[in-house]
Amino acid sequence: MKMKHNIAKSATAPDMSGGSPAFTLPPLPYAKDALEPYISVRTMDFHYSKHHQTYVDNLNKLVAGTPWATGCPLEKVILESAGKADKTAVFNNAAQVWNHTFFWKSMMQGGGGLPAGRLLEMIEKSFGSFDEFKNAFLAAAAAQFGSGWVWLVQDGGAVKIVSTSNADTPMTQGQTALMTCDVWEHAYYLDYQIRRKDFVKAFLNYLVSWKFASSQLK
Ligand code: MN3
Repeated sequence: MKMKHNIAKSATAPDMSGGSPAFTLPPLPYAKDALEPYISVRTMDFHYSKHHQTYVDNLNKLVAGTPWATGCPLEKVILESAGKADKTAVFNNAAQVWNHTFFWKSMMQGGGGLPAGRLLEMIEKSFGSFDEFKNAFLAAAAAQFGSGWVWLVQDGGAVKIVSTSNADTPMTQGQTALMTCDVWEHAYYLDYQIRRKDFVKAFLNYLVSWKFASSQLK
């Protein structure tokens, strides 16, 4: 007797191999060696091409067949999945896609130095001085237990430093992110091993794009 080969069709997950994925990895705003020697090409190869890409790929698998797969802005996916116990994986991957894209924009070749005009005034008003802001940012990065992010955010008329764990992102608290530093170990381990503080010092002194941070002010 001949066996019939029936190929079961999935009820929920359409085959996406023929179509274009809902979300794609945004291009890096600079070459992979642009942030050397503070962030190596090797780190960028892993961090951007592997970690960031994997969050994009996972998100596409998770949203396949849902309304989130058809032209939905990433921010909407993040806000709609935040705090929902059955949507944790969607939130984690969507937020990590957004956080990393924002992190790359938060840096530039020849960054660091002082912010300009209004942002500098807001930092001085909120922290007392720019140096006090830097110390507070470094302290927040050192104090973050495990994986997470340190952010400068605008909250109403003030700016503040916020730490988030894992994939958490300030937009779920109604705060406007101005810039961020990734303090997951994969962000710095190849270049700095356990010296997270040295990585964050390099970020503040040589990499942070105050131009980008200012452009995010409301
Ligand atoms: Mn990362």
